[in-house]
Amino acid sequence: MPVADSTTTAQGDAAGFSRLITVDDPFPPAGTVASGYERQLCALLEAGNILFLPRSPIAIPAEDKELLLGRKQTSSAYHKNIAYRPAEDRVTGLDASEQKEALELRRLLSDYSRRASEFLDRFLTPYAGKWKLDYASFRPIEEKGRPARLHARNDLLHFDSFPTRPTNGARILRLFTNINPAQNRVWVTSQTFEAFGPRLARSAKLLEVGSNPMLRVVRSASRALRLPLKQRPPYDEIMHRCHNAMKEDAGFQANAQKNQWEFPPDSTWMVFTDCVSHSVLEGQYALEQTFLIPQNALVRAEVSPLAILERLAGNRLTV
Ligand SMILES: O=C(O)CCC(=O)C(=O)O
Ligand SMILES: [Fe+2]
Repeated sequence: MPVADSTTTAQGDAAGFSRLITVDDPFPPAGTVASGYERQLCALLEAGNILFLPRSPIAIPAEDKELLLGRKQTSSAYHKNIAYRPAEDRVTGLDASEQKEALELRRLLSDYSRRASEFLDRFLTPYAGKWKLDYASFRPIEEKGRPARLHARNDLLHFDSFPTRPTNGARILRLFTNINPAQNRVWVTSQTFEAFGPRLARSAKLLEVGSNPMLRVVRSASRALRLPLKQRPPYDEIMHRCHNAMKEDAGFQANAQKNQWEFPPDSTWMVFTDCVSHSVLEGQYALEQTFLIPQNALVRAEVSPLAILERLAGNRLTV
């Protein structure tokens, strides 16, 4: 079924659920796509669909891949999940004894980060120059059976919300690349935030955060005094509570209607993970770059989690 254009196909048809939109050629020859093609791609993403690129547009040199797959080194540094902070050009997640590997991983991740950014600017032109570069990551641990605290488990359906990096309404766009030479990365998705978020927010009484008069007083006082905010903006507080409430709800996790997606070796996929309920079931070795897309860059701001929650709450949820 053509979705944005004849160069794309969609799978998964139930209303309110994320669909997988396959984009075979991210840069189709001039004249083969209608005008507004890039805006349509952004609209599909913002509505909670997955853009899947079977041939990753982000080249990773064979040498670098060998390092990342752990074939050219024995150091345990390459077997840990690593975050890369582009703004500081720094990796986190390694010990003091792993400084040599830290330098190497910093170079590998900064290359991926730069290539992902260049691709985003060319592919989703409505966002070009407006996004903010968040962290990148390397995920070398097999996801199947990976032990983690309940709220940190990624094999449970959730909408993303970063506990220590509030976005204040900006949206979380993530680009993943499966660099495993043989194994698919397997995801499950369910209803989108538009379909499921309002019910979740009401049933868990999450909106009370936004209307709490005490919070508003604290917010305006700290704005006036230019103090750093101790607590998250109401938007992030609600999203964070949604994230936790979903993971805590064993009934929902077991019974929700789901779709399973397989991302093969050397594919890339892009998702607004704040509105696509998602979990990863298996897979090892992925690279990921997160972008924050501000409200004023969105092509369909009205379906953003912020707009949905503000309509429900009846007041502003950002500071
Ligand atoms: O690693 C993945 O494939 C996705 C994990 C996830 O849900 C996350 O990092 O928020
Ligand atoms: Fe996630």
